[in-house]
Amino acid sequence: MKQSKTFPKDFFWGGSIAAHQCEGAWQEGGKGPAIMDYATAGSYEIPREFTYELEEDKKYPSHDGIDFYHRYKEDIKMFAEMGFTALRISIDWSRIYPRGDEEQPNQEGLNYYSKVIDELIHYHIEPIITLYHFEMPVTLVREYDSWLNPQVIDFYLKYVKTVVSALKGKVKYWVTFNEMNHIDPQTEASDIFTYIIAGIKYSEIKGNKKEVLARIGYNMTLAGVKAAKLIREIDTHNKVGCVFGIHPIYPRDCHPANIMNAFKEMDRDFYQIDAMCNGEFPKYKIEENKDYGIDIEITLEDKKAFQEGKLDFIGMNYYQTGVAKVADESLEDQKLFGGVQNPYLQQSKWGWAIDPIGLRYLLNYTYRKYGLPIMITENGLGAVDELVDGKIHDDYRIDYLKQHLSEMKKAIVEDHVECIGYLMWGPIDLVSATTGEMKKRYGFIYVNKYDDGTGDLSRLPKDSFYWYQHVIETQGEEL
Ligand code: BGP
Repeated sequence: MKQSKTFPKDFFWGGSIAAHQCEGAWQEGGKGPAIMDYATAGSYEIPREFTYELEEDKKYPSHDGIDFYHRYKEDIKMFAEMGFTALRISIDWSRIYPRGDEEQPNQEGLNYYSKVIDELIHYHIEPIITLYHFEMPVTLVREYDSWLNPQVIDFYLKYVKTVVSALKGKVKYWVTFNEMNHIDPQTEASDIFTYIIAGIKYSEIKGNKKEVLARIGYNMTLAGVKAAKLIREIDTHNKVGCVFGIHPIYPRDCHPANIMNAFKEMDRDFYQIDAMCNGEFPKYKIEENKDYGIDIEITLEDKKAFQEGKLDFIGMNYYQTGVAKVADESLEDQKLFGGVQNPYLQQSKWGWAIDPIGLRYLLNYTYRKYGLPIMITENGLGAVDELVDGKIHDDYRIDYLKQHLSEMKKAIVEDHVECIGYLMWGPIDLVSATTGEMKKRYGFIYVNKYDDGTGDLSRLPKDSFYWYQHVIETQGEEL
């Protein structure tokens, strides 16, 4: 069979954004408070805080975001101008069920997303909808114990049913969760990841921390497979994916013990993908949990759910690779994502290793493991942009994206990986998830908003805007 030498015709070209990082309007349209509405602005040096009450002297960037809530038409028009064929947005659960436990949904929230999606369809942009991108109603954490409580799975499924039914016929591609894999029982977690995923601070977990993480991980995985079945039942045309944030781990050197360390560190990120693709919760994880005195009961009903809820595609968020820790290394010098810096790679200003070949490696690794279509659901460079004479000359961003796209192309054309789309993260500048800053910019579109609260929110295409437009126009022939 003749192989296509370039990207498939129906390849999705576009970007990804998330509600809590762009919408703002946190008290409009009947929205309830969500976990990220209590996350303060931080920076590379100063971690975000997660406060119980809102504190007057602190900034909470999700409250205003970049005002996508009111400006979505203008923003989508600009995405269309670049030629986007897909946009991944998330639905904020707290706009649909403000507390999470109501009988009836908030119709205003449903209407809002329906309008946004109509706008995308108007420009022939395929909506790819994430149902959970760190946007849990805070009540479900404070009154129900978050994902530790199986009742929350039922609330989630009810929310999923409401949204998928309301948008039936308009949306085909659904993502059940974003990056739940950052909670792993075997890893010393940081507050940021347990908080953004489950609204719980790691440092405040009482008792057996491993057990708490294992139970959250299990319940979210179970919710994911149950949701997959439900979404396909509502419309058999629906395609269900789950998005994982994976950074491949390289060994420190060729010492066999370091090879093993690297394997173990990387493998931890895959148990949920195994569970969602292989039709059963992995036995190795059940046994590993037992080694730590954690006995999670997998009922017959759960087993059935794993069999029936397999994914149709895998979403991959890729930013960087890491180097495995050696066993005796102290945790103190570990960066946000662990490991040491790779001497062969440059780092972004936020210390993330820039590794285009890592993307090709990850695509190959994942495709050979599961044989499912893969969508790159996030990839991009967080950088400081400077306005010079009213323009942003972001060659560094173009260079980053060009190199990553070129490696992705090799994975598709030379390695025959079925990669169905490339969604660049943050096609418009938005609030950083890990630091809460505006300064860490990803966009093709500059947003006039600054961390001190100033800025008129106006939008401006950067040089990369025109570069990506050309990439899409030439179907990736000219990068
Ligand atoms: C991913 C998240 C996104 C996004 C991205 C970049 O993990 O899914 O929400 O924010 O990382 O991270 P940051 O915004 O911290 O630079």
